[in-house]
Amino acid sequence: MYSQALNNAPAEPAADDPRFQARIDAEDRIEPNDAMPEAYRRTLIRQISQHAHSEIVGMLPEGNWITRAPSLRRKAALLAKVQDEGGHGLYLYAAAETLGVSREELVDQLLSGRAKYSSIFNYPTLSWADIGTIGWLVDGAAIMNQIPLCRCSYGPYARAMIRVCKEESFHQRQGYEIMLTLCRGTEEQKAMAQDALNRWWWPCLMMFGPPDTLSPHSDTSMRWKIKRFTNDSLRQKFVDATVPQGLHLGLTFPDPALRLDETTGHWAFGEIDWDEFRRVLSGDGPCNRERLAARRKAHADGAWVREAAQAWAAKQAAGREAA
Ligand code: BYC
Repeated sequence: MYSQALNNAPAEPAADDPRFQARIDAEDRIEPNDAMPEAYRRTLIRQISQHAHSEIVGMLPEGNWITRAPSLRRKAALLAKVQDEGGHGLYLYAAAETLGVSREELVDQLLSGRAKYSSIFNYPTLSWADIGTIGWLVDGAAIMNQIPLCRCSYGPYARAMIRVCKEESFHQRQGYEIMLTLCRGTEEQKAMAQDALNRWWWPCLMMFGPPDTLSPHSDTSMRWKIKRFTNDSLRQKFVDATVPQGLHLGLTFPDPALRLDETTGHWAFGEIDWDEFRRVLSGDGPCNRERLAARRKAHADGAWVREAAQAWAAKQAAGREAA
């Protein structure tokens, strides 16, 4: 039965197959059982799994503040946000699995240090203002990057992103509201907000990936409508949207070159430290080791939960067979 199913499987098109490209160009959604070039499948597994890992690792810097949130209301909101991120990881691992890779394999890639996750989560959260800044800037950058992914050519990823983006929008607002409260508070609170912005601004700009001229995947991903905008264009959109928000808070940005270009209407900004970006990606950021150690420990501590769930599923299946 299985070999027959395989024989009937649609032949895999070549990476430059004009019929596959025509479907993409016609904005046709590619679904799990459709024929697709192997390179398209691999690109999606790479991007979706890196995205899933980012959500799961992204729970750690904020999870660090749940017990120290300054009020019950802040604690409840932060708990819900971190829980949402775990959910995003789940939708994304499930979307990756539709491409023929198992969750175990992907988790193993993360825990063994072979998989990438967003550079931003290798920075420490030193004060409560960092939680506001993560919501405002990190989730703000995520929304900028992820709204176009709702129109990604691969159906399961695009559909997962719709829900993710709705939740990210709530996250961004709760972060900005924390910043507003701090900036309207005491001098000390405002200084805390300024310090957090100073530390997070440049790493947030790095979230969008290397400059277009050094991005090996952008051209192909744009042709296949996985990505709709280049890294640099999304980075610019983010800066344009965010600088006025920071000025409204009465904060300054740690970039002496930042200025509004009256002719283009865009905010020009200074040179990003791409050496730092490369260092963080190579595993040498401030918290890389800590993050992976925390994920490994969580995975080991959760082994009994996975075993119990499997035993329960086996029992249920045996019960169904006996009935
Ligand atoms: N950090 O050719 P490029 C979140 C890698 S989650 C680490 O431009 P591509 C959130 C890139 O993977 C945020 N690695 O690649 C969660 C590639 O490596 P490989 C994550 C990066 O794929 C919780 C290489 O550099 N969001 O928002 O066309 C709380 C060359 O780059 C980074 C997503 O994952 C980076 N910053 O474009 C709050 C969104 N940048 O595979 C928030 C989906 C680049 O060749 N992903 N690299 O070894 C994307 O949109 C794209 O994958 C990227 C990169 C824009 C990130």
